[in-house]
Amino acid sequence: MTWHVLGAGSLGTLWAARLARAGLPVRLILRSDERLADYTRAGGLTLIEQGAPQRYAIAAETLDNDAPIQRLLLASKAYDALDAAKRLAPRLAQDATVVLLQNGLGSQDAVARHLQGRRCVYASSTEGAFRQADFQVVFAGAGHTWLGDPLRPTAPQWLADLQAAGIPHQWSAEILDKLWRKLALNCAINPLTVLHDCRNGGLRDYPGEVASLCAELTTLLQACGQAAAAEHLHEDVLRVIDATAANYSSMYQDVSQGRRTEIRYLLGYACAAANDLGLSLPHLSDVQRRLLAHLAARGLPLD
Ligand code: NAD
Ligand code: KPL
Repeated sequence: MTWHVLGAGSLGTLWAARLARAGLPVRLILRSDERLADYTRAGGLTLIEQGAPQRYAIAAETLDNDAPIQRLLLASKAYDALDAAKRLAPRLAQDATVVLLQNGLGSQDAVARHLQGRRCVYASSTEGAFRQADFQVVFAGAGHTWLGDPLRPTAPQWLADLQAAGIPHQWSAEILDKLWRKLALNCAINPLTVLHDCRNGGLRDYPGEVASLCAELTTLLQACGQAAAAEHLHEDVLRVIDATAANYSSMYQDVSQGRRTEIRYLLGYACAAANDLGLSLPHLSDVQRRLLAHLAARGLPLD
């Protein structure tokens, strides 16, 4: 069965190239005829692993194609996912599966609501990749991807494709735990790196702020029924700060390169959830206020 992959960005390319390399049928979905022409000129997707580039001449089409889709990997940023799903909904078979590869929370539920009936599998990934040029992606960090379906716990048969493609993965009946945990880690680290203009390791200079955020995030996770995701959060945040000390967080990179952030699906989602529950989390709210002011001062979107 063909894997349609929307988004020839970092993770979409990383998945498409590995699936194609395993001999599986893959088709990329690009935004426009212009992007398709650029892609054709590039001669395919290039994946650079350990400095070695390899080009994959994967078939591509635009959003306007009308052939039915049975399996879709939606690998856009969280703020683009719902629009993309709306565009592709008429092409999705009634029993289609859509894998949602977005960071944070909120976008997956919005897509699943819109695509009612189709199976929506949520994914949370710690793999790292970045675009070096158009249609050229560097595989920057080994990691793992958890997949799960909050409505149907049974693992799908197509996980065998990921196995064949060498994509490290695990089916998780508790995918929301994984997504909440990653969201909490991102909320404790990413905004502070932007506000203090530092690498992740620079947060060792602000132990009090990190500890206060972790305490509030732990309260929030517990109140949201995510007790497992709350366990030892502070220790894990300190471990990630050490393990990624030399890196700039994804939000730091977005802001420094003048790109829209996924704030609405990370800190914004956490603050909205706290608000809905009537929880007062002053440190988290204060970081959100400062971050929004920081984005506004740079003319970046606030959502
Ligand atoms: P990206 O910006 O590199 O790629 C997204 C691609 O989707 C872009 O090429 C964009 O043009 C395309 N797109 C968006 N809407 C489209 C549409 N309607 N039609 C066609 N194309 C469309 O993003 P990414 O880094 O691959 O990240 C995807 C998600 O994965 C994000 O939520 C991100 O936070 C998460 N994530 C990324 C990494 C990483 O290392 N890059 C790691 C973990 C998680
Ligand atoms: O996922 C991350 C990111 O930068 O988005 C880490 C490294 C965990 C920091 O929150």
